[in-house]
Amino acid sequence: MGEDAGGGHEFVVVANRLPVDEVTGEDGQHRWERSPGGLVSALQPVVRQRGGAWVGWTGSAGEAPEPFDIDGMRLRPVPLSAEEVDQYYEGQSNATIWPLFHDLVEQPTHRRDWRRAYEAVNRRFARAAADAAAPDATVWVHDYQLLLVPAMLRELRPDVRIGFFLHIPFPPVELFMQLPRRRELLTGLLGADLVGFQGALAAQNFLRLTRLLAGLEPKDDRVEVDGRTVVARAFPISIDVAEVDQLTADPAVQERARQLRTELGGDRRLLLGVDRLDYTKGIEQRLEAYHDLLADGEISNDDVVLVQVATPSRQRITQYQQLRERVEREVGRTTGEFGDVGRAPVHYLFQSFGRAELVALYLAADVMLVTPLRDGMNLVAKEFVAARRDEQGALVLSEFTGAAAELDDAFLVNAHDTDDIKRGILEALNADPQDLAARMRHMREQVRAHDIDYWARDFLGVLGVPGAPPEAREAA
Ligand code: ADQ
Repeated sequence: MGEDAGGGHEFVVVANRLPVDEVTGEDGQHRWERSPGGLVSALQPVVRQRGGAWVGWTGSAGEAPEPFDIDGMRLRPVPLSAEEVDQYYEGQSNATIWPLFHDLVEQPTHRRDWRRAYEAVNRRFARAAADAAAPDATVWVHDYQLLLVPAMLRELRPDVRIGFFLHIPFPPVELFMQLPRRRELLTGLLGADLVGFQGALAAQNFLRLTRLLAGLEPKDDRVEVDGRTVVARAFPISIDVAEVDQLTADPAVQERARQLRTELGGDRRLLLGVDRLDYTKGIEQRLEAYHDLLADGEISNDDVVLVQVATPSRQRITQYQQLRERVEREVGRTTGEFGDVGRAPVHYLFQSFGRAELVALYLAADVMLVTPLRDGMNLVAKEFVAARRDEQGALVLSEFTGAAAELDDAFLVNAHDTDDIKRGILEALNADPQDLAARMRHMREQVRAHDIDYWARDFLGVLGVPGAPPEAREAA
């Protein structure tokens, strides 16, 4: 289905990971399940309607399985050896590019063998995409693991239309210039026809870089390269609002939210953090602010409780192991100093949760704390807002998230400044309920009118893929 005579696909998504997880059934058999998450649910209909393919890695090292179909998508696995997982994925992607693109929150490591592996793996992805694409097809490449793919693919297949979307921030020119082989990375991106970013600042950083590093002459949102035009623009990503709506309407989820509140101490106000355990997320600064508020007597263990959910992430990378230790020490310190028997000031959950449990937590919370030091967008902030159909609850949000540009009715804070986080938390706790409801209403209108489908259609519309042009939907 969906393949033309040459065996190619009209629409191809290329991402580090395939949109599936391998699960083992009760019978001990392995099978593939579609991964949860907004990006996959937004792209799946686009891929399916166009008889498209998805090129990516399964998540396990070693030989790749043969291409297979799931939910109307053709999946084409790209193999990675164990060494490549170390060097391309955990090394160059997550220990070089990730920290550098997040404003050097941690020191990046620069290694020649990682760069070589990154290039080799990017070439493999580009070849797989070239094999999958029909003549004049559209290929949509995703994220920082695959920065070289657009140019490599263009060389192999000058006929295809190439879009690229970066899910993380794009750094200021001074930082980008620190990268060894920086010119190749920029040239890699310039292979695309459309380069999408989470925010306007990122797009400007990129265009400025084309002038300083490649001597090009960007104008407005575009730049001419080798007689082609490359457009660079912001497309703020969003969430699957319909999925959150469905969960918040579920009586079982609502009952779970009530139960969580009771278990956490009835009338105590609930502060909530939900993050991947990542040093960009500002979890330590948030815990420190909470500790200091208790120490100053501004809040008391009788009146408030903090639930911090931290999803295990990139656990083989040293900086993530060290972060985990520091976070656990801070949780221990606060519990030791301010806890009572049977009444802890912080509940720290180093676990991954299902969507229903997450939404129950959002519903139960009084104050949601989203305080990254730098974040491309931050979907947790948008999920919280989407969940609050009761128009209650306050959002404390870091200015350094992409989401802050759209959710400026949140209590915005400088997440690098513990005092400012404290101020934001206190303002949120003491806000007038009517003020909170007005803020939440505005934020909900914003998120509902710009959901993940809007984002995908907007990007594909600008890339010139035929289909309905996006229209901001009416807020429900
Ligand atoms: P992330 O850095 O992973 O994404 P974020 O945007 O917050 O950050 O998305 C995290 C997702 O994981 C959310 O959907 C959240 O619900 C889920 N999640 C978090 N903790 C969980 C838990 N304990 N159990 C289950 N699910 C959990 C990257 C960029 C972001 C950008 C997104 C999308 O770093 O800036 O917003 O991609 O482009």
